[in-house]
Amino acid sequence: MDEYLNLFTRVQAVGPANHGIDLPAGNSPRTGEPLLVHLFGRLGNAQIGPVYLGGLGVASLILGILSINIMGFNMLASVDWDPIQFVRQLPWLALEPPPPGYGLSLPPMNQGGWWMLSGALLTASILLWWVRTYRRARQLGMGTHIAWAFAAAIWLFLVLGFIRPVLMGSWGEAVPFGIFPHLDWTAAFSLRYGNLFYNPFHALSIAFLYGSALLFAMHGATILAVSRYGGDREIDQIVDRGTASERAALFWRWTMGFNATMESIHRWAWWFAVLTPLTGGIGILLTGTVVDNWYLWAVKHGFAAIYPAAVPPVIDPATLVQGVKP
Ligand code: 07D
Repeated sequence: MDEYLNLFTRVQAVGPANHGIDLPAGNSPRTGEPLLVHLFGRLGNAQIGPVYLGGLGVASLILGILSINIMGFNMLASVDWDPIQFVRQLPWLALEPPPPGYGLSLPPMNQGGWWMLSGALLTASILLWWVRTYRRARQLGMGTHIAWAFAAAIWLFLVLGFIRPVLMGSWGEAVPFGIFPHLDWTAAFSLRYGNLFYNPFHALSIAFLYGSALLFAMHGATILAVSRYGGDREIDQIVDRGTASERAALFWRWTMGFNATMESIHRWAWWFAVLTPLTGGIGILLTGTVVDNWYLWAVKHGFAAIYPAAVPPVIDPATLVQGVKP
């Protein structure tokens, strides 16, 4: 049987560039002359552009660039405007939210005011980008699944930087901007609230995160494995016997007794990905508001042991004489 010549061939078709379908009235023209780049073609589609910017896209980019500039200049100021130190220390530099004393009031600019302005601009930029993903999908006659998946991530972003700080009564609860500083915040948050591993929503979020990776690997591998039979034409193949689709389904039914369908596997993947930040956001929202110490909460609910019951009490080595308790 001739193998189906599919997307995974090493031959790149070079022809007149595709500008995309005509858009309904009220849309902006697309920007940029299409360009074919061979190296990009090895990773994805060789055609770069045209891009649709539109009012929302431009507004979102301007606000996002402003926000990141505020972060950058504050970090530069923190190393005395020395560009070399800025580059050397960049991973450690931060733009911090206001200290706790300011509560939810407006602090001076160098006491977290810049953090608030930068955060507000970043939030506006992200929300405008969300509207853009919704509108572009609608204008192309698509469903809005991508926009709603993005909304799930924005939910966690808003919980961390806005909703939880408001409930806790202080902007100081929010996450700083900066590479290591935001990681330090994450570790400190976990320690402050008694180890986030005992937060069941953190556990759920991890299960969905790992589950997403597993499902993505299973699906990607399955489709690549049947691409020689045209597996990348997934949907046309659903009802046909003897196709790549049927082989893919049979593989899983034979190896684990159960198989997803071409439709359901994408719903599984969507839900697993979306539930990662959705459950995560619930877990963060409950922390410090409803539960103050997840370890003690887990002890109370019977799924964590009290330390001395699991390990002998630790003896301060300084009190020992030649390694033995006097
Ligand atoms: C962060 C939000 C959406 C993002 C958006 C993007 C831009 C870019 C650009 C500024 C990802 C906006 C930004 C457009 C702007 C510029 C230049 C989505 C985000 C819209 N954890 N943990 C999770 C694991 C531990 C802690 C989730 C594993 C420790 C805290 C996930 C482990 C401690 C929080 C997860 C582990 C701890 C989390 C994130 C292992 C201390 C959260 C899901 C094996 C380190 C977050 C409920 C996600 C959460 C979170 C995994 C350990 C702390 C499942 C695997 C015990 C404080 N952890 N974690 O999709 O939701 O993030 O918790 O050890 O807040 Mg955890």
